[in-house]
Amino acid sequence: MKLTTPLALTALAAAAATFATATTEAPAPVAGKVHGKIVFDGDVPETKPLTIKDDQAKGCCADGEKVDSTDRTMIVSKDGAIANVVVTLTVADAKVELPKEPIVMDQSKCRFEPHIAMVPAGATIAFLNSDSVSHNVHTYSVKNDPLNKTVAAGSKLEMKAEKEEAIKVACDIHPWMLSYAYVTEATHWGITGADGMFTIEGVPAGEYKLDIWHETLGKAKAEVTVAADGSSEAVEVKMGEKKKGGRRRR
Ligand SMILES: [Cu+2]
Repeated sequence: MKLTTPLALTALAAAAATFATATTEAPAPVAGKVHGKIVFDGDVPETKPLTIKDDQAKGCCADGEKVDSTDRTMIVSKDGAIANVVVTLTVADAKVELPKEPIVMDQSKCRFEPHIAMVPAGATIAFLNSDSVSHNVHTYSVKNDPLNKTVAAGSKLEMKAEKEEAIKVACDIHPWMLSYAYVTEATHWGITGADGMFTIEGVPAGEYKLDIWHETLGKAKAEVTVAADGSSEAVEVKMGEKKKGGRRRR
């Protein structure tokens, strides 16, 4: 039987239509993206290098090498882009899978790496010491159990981070060493780079509140809508050292 009869053509067209309808009704979920920039409000502050005395830095690095003295608590570019700003959001019903391996915060060349570690609540942090000198891990936590212990060269300390909190982590042996474990119950997050930009991937369509945090500048909020096609308008948020009226942001 040839397929040129009107009946056969109708049947083919109907089959094609059914197929088209089926694919339209069940589209693959679009993993959207939230993105933006955090900029400094006001005159860009001058950032000074950290004070690192030679006798305190003994053994931190190989001979002839110096400890990186960049102060990461306030990195603002000439055009106002702020680095190391944490942006979090929560997708309702989204589950965060805790990492199987601990989240590493290394002490390397007398610096914490990374400067800010993102830690889903309930995950374990491993504080390593990759140096040949002793370090100490001193957490300034309020909600989580505090830790203040020496970490010998090449060893590690582990800590379970249960509660949502930005934990300041310092080393008492090297006073310039400072970092944060950002323990969060949010489902999605990003951190700004040196260009002040952040990207949060895998966000489904919907309206979201953004929680923004910087260790020195405090907190800010923003809202964003992810469209059905996964796109969203760039968020721009200004953060300053002082609110109008002279109050410091917390
Ligand atoms: Cu140290």
